[in-house]
Parts: sequence; C-alpha cells; structure tokens
Amino acid sequence: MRRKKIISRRQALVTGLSAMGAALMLPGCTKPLPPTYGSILRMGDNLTYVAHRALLQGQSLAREYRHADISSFPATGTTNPAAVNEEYARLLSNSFEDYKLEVGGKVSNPGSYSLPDLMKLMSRNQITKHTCEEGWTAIAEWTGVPLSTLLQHAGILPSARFIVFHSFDNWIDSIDLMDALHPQTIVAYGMNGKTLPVQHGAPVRLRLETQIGYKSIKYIKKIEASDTFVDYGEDPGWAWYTGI
Ligand SMILES: Nc1nc2c(c(=O)[nH]1)N[C@H]1C(S)=C(S)[C@@H](COP(=O)(O)O)O[C@H]1N2
Ligand SMILES: [Mo]
Repeated sequence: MRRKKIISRRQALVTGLSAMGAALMLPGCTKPLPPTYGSILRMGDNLTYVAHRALLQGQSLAREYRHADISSFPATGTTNPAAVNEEYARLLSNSFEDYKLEVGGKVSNPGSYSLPDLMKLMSRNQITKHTCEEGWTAIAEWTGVPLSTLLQHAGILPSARFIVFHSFDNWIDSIDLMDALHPQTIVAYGMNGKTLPVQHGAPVRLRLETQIGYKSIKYIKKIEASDTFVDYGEDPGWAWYTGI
C-alpha cells in the first residue's frame, strides 16, 4: 500500500512538472520524461530530468572558472584498467599510439579515430568543477573535441536518440541527445594543459558538465549512437539521470 502511495505522489509530481514543461518548451522539443520513467529504483531521475528539461532547455552552460581556481583532483573508481584489461595494457605500453576510438551505431560514416585524428577536429578548453557523488568537488581544465563535432563528423543519423559509451574497464553508460549535443560536452584528451593522465581516464574520457561525476565516463573505447534506450545500470543506487 505504501508503495502505491509513493508511486501516485511521484506521478502527481511528474504530471505537474510535465505540464510546466509543456508550457515552457517549444513544440518539437524532447519529451519531458526520462527513458527510465516507471522504474521505482530510478525515481530520482524523474524530478531532475523533468525539471532540467523544462527549466533549462538543455542549453544553460555550466560555470567556467579561471586558471587560478584549478585545484588538486582525486582519482576515483578505476585508476588503471591495465590491471584488468590486456588490450588497454598493450595500448598504454605504447603511449596510446595504436589507440583508435570507435564511433559507430546510427551514423552514416562509422569509423575509428586515433588521438591525432581527434586533435585535428575542433577543440574546446574548459575549466569546470567536477562533483562526485561521494561528496567531493575539484576543478580542472579539460581539452577535447566537442562530442557534437565528433558525431557530426561521423554523420549522426536522425534516428539516433541516445549516445552509448563503452570503456576499457567495462563500464557502459548512455546520455540523451540534449546532453550529447551540449556545447560543453567534450571527449577530453587533455587535462590541465597536459595529456590526460591514466588515473583520470587516458586516452580519452567524457566531460559531461551537466551531470554528476560518474556520468563522465573514463577510458572510452567506443561511442555508439543508438535509436533505443537500454538501461545498463546494474546498481540501482546509481541513477541514469543525475543533472546538477
Ligand atoms: N570508466 C570509468 N569511468 C568513470 C569511473 C570509473 O571507475 N570508470 N568513475 C566515475 C566517478 S564515480 C567519478 S567521480 C569520476 C572520477 O574521475 P577522476 O578519477 O578523474 O577523478 O569518473 C567517473 N567515470
Ligand atoms: Mo564519483
């Protein structure tokens, strides 16, 4: 019974916020419900997603800082996939000279990009604050190619709805197109003016400034445009949508 009550209260909240979203959003914008809607374990997604999509319309920029604000930066989660992944160990031993980022799925021009290939595309620098769910924050400068530029280069198809990331330490996660095409969403290969260190995700990691730290997936092996949402989350404590 208690469960039912929680559901109906959540539904009331979502309905109210969707109405607000509908009023604020232009016709043709993304549906104001997260793809995880309906999963009781991911209830947190509903409020943050609906509120963000309604109020921010996906275009507000995260604050950018000055060089003087750059802080020390802890490394968490996996800090060297070479311990569990032979392919990564081999690529690392050669300073990632043989690394190629695969970009595929719903794109007209699937391909793979070496680090020099990525560096030839447009690059963006940003000094931003990282917020980890464990309770710490840190500021660093990141350099990389905007994910939108990369997706455009690969010829993202109109049927694409989600961008899925696969990492060398076997993380799989996805973001929607609003976040993927956000101007500060970059595939980073540099940190604080240097090559991205191993503990921070070498050779390339995502910087997703609109969401909490664990969505900025490190050690990216493959990026895939998809027309369907797959909820890869195995641990229900980690919401799919964690906008900040
Ligand atoms: N592939 C992968 N990506 C990951 C993680 C990880 O363990 N593996 N940890 C996440 C978490 S919880 C955080 S806070 C940041 C940590 O980034 P940092 O190690 O550069 O501080 O990366 C995120 N991305
Ligand atoms: Mo984190």
